[in-house]
Amino acid sequence: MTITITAFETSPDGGKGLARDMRVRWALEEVGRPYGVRLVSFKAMKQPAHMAIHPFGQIPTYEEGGLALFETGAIVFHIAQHNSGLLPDDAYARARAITWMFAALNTVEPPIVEREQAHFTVGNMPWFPQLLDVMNENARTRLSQLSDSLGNNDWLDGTFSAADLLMVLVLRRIEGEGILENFPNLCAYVARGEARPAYKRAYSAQLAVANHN
Ligand code: GTB
Repeated sequence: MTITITAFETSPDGGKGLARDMRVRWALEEVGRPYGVRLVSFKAMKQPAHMAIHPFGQIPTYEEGGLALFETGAIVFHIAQHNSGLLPDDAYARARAITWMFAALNTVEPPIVEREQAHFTVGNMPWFPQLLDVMNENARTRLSQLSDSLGNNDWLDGTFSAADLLMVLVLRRIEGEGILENFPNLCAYVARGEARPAYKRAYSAQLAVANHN
């Protein structure tokens, strides 16, 4: 069955792997499933045709036969459930990997993205520097806990899984801000993810869209 995803026609980051279609692209590359991409503009995202498959008018979406999905966590989980290579077979190990998928999206990503968003939403408020101090501390605390948990391991729980895929991309979102850089094991973890051939193919595919525009 043909898989089609949606992605930004023009990504604000110039295709540097930060927009969330990267999660879906990387997952599909890891399991060796070919896919097509429908590029959508910011305007088209809010039109009925797209809203019919994404109730919040965002990218990415995932279509396969009669199935249409949104939410990258659910999409990556779907890919991992129906293809081998992204979740362990052992039931307990699988449950732990799924736990880490949720942790990436529900526990580690929020302080990172909220901090980033605050620059756009309230960055010109006089109290923003104080807020940023708090948000930096929240992000630092979370990364410190993650760093302790990862320790010297290559991946979050045994072999590479969908959880690592999500976590690496969540961490990439705060690269270069002087926070992630305090945790050498997390930087090495991100670099390990980026070194995977599937990551490189996904990254190149997203960048190719930006270069084409
Ligand atoms: N929870 C949803 C999911 O995981 O699928 C969130 C999806 C989402 O945030 N989509 C964004 C979107 O469609 C693109 S990825 N935004 C348009 C809109 O809401 O109108 C977020 C994103 C965008 C750009 C960068 N960047 O340029 O660095 C990084 C991340």
